Amino acid sequence: MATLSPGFRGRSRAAEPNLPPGQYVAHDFPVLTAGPTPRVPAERWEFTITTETGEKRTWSWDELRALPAETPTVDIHCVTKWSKFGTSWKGVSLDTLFEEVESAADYAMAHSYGGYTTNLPLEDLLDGQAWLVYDYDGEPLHPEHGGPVRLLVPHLYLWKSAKWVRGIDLLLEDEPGFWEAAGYHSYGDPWREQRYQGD
Ligand SMILES: Nc1nc2c(c(=O)[nH]1)N[C@H]1C(S)=C(S)[C@@H](COP(=O)(O)O)O[C@H]1N2
Ligand SMILES: [Mo]
Repeated sequence: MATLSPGFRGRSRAAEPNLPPGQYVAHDFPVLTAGPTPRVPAERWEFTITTETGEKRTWSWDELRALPAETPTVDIHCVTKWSKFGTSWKGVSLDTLFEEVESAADYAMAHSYGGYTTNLPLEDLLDGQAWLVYDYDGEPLHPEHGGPVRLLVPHLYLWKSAKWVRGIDLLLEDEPGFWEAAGYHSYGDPWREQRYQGD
């Protein structure tokens, strides 16, 4: 009977130190959308942060594009178990947008054109951890992947990275978004395999 030497499994794990538990490496870029793809022309896209007191700050496409851009290259992890290494994006750090916002809130709800929502702690959107991105791999972000603009929060499972993002509401109390209300984990850390409630 053939047996694997203990070293074989050890080596294959060590070869992918950036792969969270239970994930496999995808080389294509799957599209995962609940429902139809909203078509949002860039000239009509806008993004609004609404604070817990109801104050609003809105950016148009041109205003977003005029802000300093960053080009993060990050690994992304979908709860359906594919991970993609080294994805390259261009967009604006949420730190830049939140510089203009006063809030005492701890929670955020991202809203998309089409009605999708997802909740995150506000601190996970700050300190260089999240962007509004409009280019992928040197090209304008394709509508199927969330163009003209999506949220990118690569340290959490990719359902937190709302496509066609239109705004963020700041909240004093956490609330579940679309998938979280359907049983997905409220935080979604891929390294702790927080796929579903109770993980
Ligand atoms: N607006 C919106 N954003 C969304 C989704 C969605 O259905 N609608 N799906 C989420 C899920 S479950 C995943 S895995 C990623 C998929 O992004 P991709 O289609 O670019 O791979 O988008 C996330 N953002
Ligand atoms: Mo997903």
